[in-house]
Amino acid sequence: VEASIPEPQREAWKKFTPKPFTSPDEFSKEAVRHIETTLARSLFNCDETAAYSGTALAFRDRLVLDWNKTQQNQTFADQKRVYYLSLEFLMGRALDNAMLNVGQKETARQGLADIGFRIEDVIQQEHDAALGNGGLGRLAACFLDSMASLNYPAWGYGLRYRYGIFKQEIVDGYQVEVPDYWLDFNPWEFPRHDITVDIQFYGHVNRFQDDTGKTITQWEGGEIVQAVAYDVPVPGYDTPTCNNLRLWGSKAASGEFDFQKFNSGEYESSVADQQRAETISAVLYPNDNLDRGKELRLKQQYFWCAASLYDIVRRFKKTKRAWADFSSQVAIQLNDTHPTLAIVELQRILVDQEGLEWDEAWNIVQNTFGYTNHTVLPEALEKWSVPLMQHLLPRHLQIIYEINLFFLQYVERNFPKDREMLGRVSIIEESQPKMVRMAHIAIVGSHKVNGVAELHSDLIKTTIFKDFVKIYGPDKFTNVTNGITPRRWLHQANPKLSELIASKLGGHGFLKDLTGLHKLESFVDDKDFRKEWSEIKYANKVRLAKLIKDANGVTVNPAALFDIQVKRIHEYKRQQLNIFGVIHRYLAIKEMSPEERKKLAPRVSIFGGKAAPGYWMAKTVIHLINQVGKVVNNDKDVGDLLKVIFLEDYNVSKAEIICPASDISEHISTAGTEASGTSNMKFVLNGGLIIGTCDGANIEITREIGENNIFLFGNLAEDVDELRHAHLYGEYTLDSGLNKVFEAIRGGMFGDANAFSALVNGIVDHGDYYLVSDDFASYCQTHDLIDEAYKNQEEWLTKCITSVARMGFFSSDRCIDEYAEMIWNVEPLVPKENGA
Ligand code: GPK
Repeated sequence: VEASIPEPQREAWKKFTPKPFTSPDEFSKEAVRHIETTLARSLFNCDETAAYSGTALAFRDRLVLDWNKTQQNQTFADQKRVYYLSLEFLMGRALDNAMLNVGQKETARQGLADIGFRIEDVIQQEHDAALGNGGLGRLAACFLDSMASLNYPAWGYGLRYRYGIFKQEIVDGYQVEVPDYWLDFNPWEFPRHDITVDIQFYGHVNRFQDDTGKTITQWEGGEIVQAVAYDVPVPGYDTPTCNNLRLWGSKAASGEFDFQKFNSGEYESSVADQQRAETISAVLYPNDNLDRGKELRLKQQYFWCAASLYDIVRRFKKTKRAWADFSSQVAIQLNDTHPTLAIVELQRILVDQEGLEWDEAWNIVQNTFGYTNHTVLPEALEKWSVPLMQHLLPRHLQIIYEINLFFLQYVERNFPKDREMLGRVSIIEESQPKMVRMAHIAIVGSHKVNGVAELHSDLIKTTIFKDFVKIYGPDKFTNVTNGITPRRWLHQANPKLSELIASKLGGHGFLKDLTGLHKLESFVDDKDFRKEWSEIKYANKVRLAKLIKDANGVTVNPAALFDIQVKRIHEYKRQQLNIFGVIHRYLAIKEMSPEERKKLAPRVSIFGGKAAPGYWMAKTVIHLINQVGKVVNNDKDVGDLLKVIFLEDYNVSKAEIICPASDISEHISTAGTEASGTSNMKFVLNGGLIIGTCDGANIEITREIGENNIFLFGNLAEDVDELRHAHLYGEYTLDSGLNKVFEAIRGGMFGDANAFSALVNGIVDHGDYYLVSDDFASYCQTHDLIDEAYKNQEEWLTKCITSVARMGFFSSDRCIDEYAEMIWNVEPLVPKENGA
């Protein structure tokens, strides 16, 4: 605090502190100033991109003030903070969100209009910040929004990838991946070149006795890579709180860009060192629900955990408190097992560097961490080979073995009769090579473990983590059902619906307390309200139809039933079930008489989502969808009755257009496989209905909105094992409707049948692991019910409005309050008006 302005001069300073815009003119003045000076453009040279940049810079100036004040307040308040560690933050665009959260979008709209721009066009210039794969990354982004909006003193920590998730192009019906270089102009990040941490890799462990006879353990040698902080402001809605997201970029440590080499003519190899260091934060791994065990990924994880821990510990040490206070000042939440090394790193800091006794340190560690599990799929559970860990992080491997030793001793004492249990719960899997089970470290090193929906939290307790429930008791395991931020997913994505709701509820208070939506139920019979609601849905469908026309060149009828499935392409999410259902419908239409066709409600089946680049089955599904689209969309016989669309490059900003435009959305995973799902919540909150299985949060959505307002189908989680068994022993018959679909595919109706043989054979010959055949009939019948229900537009509308009114539970604000109370034990910090 030596650098603070002396008391007598502070009044003068404050006189010049920028203030929020009080008029469109004040905004335009700042935007134009930035366009002309910061960007060196003129009024003869200002396109929409420049208008976006100027607008973003003008708003960022305002955000920074709140941001600085918030950070000061949080430092002076000296209370517990939350650190959310996530390898993914799928933020999407920032400008619209910033304008809405500070309540100045209308000011900007007018100001932009005055200088010749439409705000909607300007907003669209922004590149998505796509530092995530899917639900897990977007959940982290929603949580940041809620933590800021609820005034929790909280930081996110992540990696500053130079390349986010790849851009998907569809070429001849196939997915092609294109790098996503997004940093050309990013006004939302602030490089902190003064905040750096040296991160060590490789090397060896040295153990010796000091003068007093105490054993000292030191990790020596190896190589150093430097972490540089890049800070991103996270504005809360309708509050001056602006939290921080700190992303680490990697570069060669200063000594590493070796001037010796440089001077002795090895310029090129010194640049190569530089580039090798920068590789660590170069690219997001594009796998969703899959662990591939690549060395660079482990490097990313340690680099990010070590930098974040160093930063957190440095901040704690400034308070001059005793180590015993650490876990009452710091809560760290692990978003999946990706940051599990943070547990080991904190133990290392406390024992090797700060000289604490093992038990005291371990106590602090356990009280500090919480772990969120996001999947039960075995192929997603992280394991790292012991030799790799030994090579890259030799001291950490020792600590892991030590943690395991004490843990297994504890288990042995408490379960002396269950010898098998030791092997099952051990952190080390005795395979060839041995593997480190990251989830086991995460459980042993945390005080709470949570799943993300009720069914999922029950499943982890009864399946993958069953033994740990015996060991620690059931209270260590809990549930926090996922949620979404209503700011982005209602107010921003569907402004007209947000206004209509506000007009009935007397303001936008529901955006901060979503349970307030329940009052909408009393308007469900209000004629004018219903009419406006329908018009808004229609307008949103027109908006999506335009996107489809521009992207795919296909004209779709906005009056048709829009049936949407957008999410990562994965066998367990069963896009294949959906497209087989579409083919079934197509075959049925072809056989209908003209009279029957007249009675059928026109449909548009819309798909979107990326496949991991190495996931061939998922890519085959994309190919099939596109091939079916080609045939169906050009079949004159079918016309408007059926259109099949694959929307390229599904991302957050497209989701904001897609979610408000559904009549039905599909959440049809094999029961027991989808931990929660969050797009199910987005679609219902925007007045669409769901077809879904009894899986993840679908179950709780049903409980909240009522089973008359959702189309559930298919087998239950508890029956899955038995059905799989039956497939393996041939005790089942392929569904006859599905068989017809396969015959059409085999007959070449959608092009070369060989292209799809793996997909079909997986079901016919190889056990149908995801039970597509078992659920096919009930899936198709349920779609028939949907056709019938859609004909009664009045009843349909009642279902939609009632559902929205009952969605209050699914706000991510509710999640964050639950984490804060059950897991973090932190309180909000009410913002002070004037900082320090
Ligand atoms: C779960 F394990 C993973 C993963 O690697 N990536 C991912 O996005 C998702 N998830 C689940 O699949 C969803 O069911 C869940 O809603 C989401 O995480 C957030 O919890």
